[in-house]
Amino acid sequence: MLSHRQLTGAVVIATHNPGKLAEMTELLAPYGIATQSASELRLAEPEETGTTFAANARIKAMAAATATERAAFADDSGLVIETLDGEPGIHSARWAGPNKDFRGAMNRIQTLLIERGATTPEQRRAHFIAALCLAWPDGHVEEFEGRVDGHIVWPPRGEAGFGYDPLFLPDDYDRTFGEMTALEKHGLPPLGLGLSHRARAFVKLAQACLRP
Ligand code: ITT
Repeated sequence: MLSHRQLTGAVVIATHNPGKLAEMTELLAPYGIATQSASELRLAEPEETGTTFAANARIKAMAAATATERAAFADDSGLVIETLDGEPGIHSARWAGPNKDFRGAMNRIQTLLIERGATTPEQRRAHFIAALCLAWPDGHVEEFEGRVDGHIVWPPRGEAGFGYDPLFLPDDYDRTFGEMTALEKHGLPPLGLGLSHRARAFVKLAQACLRP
């Protein structure tokens, strides 16, 4: 059996995205790990030069672990749309631009899908991916990935969550992520179903690296 390094005590949450920070903090809460965010610590945002979600998660976690000399936890995630050749994918944050205009990014997705004649759920297949990385200052990393499948709806529905949540209808549900409560979107068993990409990756991380 592979041995995984256990996370104990405290961790730096290496994200500047408040929506992600809230979800990552909630996911860690039951494990009694103290958290501090990259924004609180005024950490610089490293350039995400990787070509995969996993590579970018590792860049962010390692940068925070090195800067703070503490364990750090990063998420790199995005929305992958099959008809758009996988875009926005690792560019999901970039599509919203410096003003984080997700309304504009969602309009762009709809325009491109219509240009390609994608009107049916089957033609609008999409999935969210989350790559999670725990990194320690000595260079050790633990990496996990989660995915949730669904399709892109139009118009966007719901005000909850963040980013592209109002566009994404997970398979077997009739409400988008934007219409779900936090518990429905990313709550873990026994209270939730561990539905989201981030929750699914976190379940793997918790099994490997956390003790209840
Ligand atoms: P950090 O790098 O500081 O963590 P970021 O927002 O730049 O924040 P990413 O580079 O990983 O993060 O970009 C991921 C984008 O994908 C994010 O900004 C959202 O727009 C989108 N995204 C990821 N998870 C999502 C979710 O659960 N719901 C909706 N959109 C999500």
